[in-house]
Amino acid sequence: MRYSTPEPVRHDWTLAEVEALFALPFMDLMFRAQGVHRAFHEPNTVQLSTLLSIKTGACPEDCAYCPQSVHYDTGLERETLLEVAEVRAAAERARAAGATRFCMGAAWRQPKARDLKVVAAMIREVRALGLESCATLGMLSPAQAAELKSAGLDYYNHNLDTSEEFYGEIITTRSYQERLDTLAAVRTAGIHVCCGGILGMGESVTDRAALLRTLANLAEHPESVPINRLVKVPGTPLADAPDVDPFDFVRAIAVARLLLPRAHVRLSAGREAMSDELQALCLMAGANSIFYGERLLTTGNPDVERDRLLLARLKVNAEAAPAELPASAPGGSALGDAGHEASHARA
Ligand code: SAM
Ligand code: DTB
Ligand code: SF4
Repeated sequence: MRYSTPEPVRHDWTLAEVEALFALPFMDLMFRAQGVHRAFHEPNTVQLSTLLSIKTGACPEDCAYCPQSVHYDTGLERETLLEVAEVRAAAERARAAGATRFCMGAAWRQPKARDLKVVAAMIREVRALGLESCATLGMLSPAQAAELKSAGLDYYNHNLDTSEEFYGEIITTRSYQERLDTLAAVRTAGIHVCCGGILGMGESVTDRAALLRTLANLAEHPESVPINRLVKVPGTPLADAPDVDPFDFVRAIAVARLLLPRAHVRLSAGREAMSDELQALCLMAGANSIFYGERLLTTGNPDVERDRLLLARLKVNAEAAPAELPASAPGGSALGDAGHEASHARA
């Protein structure tokens, strides 16, 4: 059941206002977040996205949280770019398990021209299966974003990760402004923006407020906002970072819901180590999307059976795939008519 709300969609939040939301009594914050959630979304529905690492490890960037950075010895096995057929097979499995979006991640600073052509072929295959496509490939130029759009890309994930002030403690090889430039290129190309961050890197509540404020004050809100809890990977500089208080994590989800009413807020990395009860609190706070499937990119995620059981116990439904995916540019579907039949079959 949906309720109306007096809270408008805003793009002019001050830092003090966002910090004041974080400082609310927990129950008051949850009540407000639920009001907004029910005004803008089906409250008992969660969107399911499946991730696949299409190129793993040996990334030149130095993101302090990341097992794939070449700067840290995490024992990760490198893999070159997967074959298109392997990606299609993984997407078929994700669809059979109930996912509606398939997200392909590559450990690149920025894709090379020849790699982008292969990713474009992967996107066509994913969409021909009737799945929404998402990619996260590092920085993009405006021309690269346009190329992905014409292959039919629905979403591009590129996270700000934290506040501009704390960012320099986490990444030195790419600037905050470069991230904002990539987000602008994605938006201009007409691709949906997926942008969020990570909690548990030693940031303050002010940093969390500043990150969410930056997202909320963009001219257009991201359609998808992943909130990750740091997965502490041995060998990375953040392997021993202090845990986030679980209630503070839920607060961040609730504030994201209040600031970004229309967005799908995704309870992202870190679920494997969360209790069912904590995950339920995150959904109550306004999260309405999860990564679904045994793996994130290189680390674990709850298995499909555990997630199905949790959703069934809560009587939460999986969001249906869009009845029809928006058309991609001419020649966009790898399978031509067969691809369209596949998407109709799911409608
Ligand atoms: N290389 C591309 C990039 O950074 O844009 C795409 C892949 S990268 C792994 C995507 C996002 O995953 C990062 O921006 C970060 O927010 C998240 N991430 C990476 N490692 C993580 C970890 N250990 N715990 C939580 N989130 C993580
Ligand atoms: C996002 O915000 N989280 C996902 C996705 N976007 C690409 C990635 C999480 C990665 C966790 C560490 C790993 O599995 O390598
Ligand atoms: Fe590379 Fe992305 Fe990992 Fe940073 S988060 S090291 S850019 S794969």
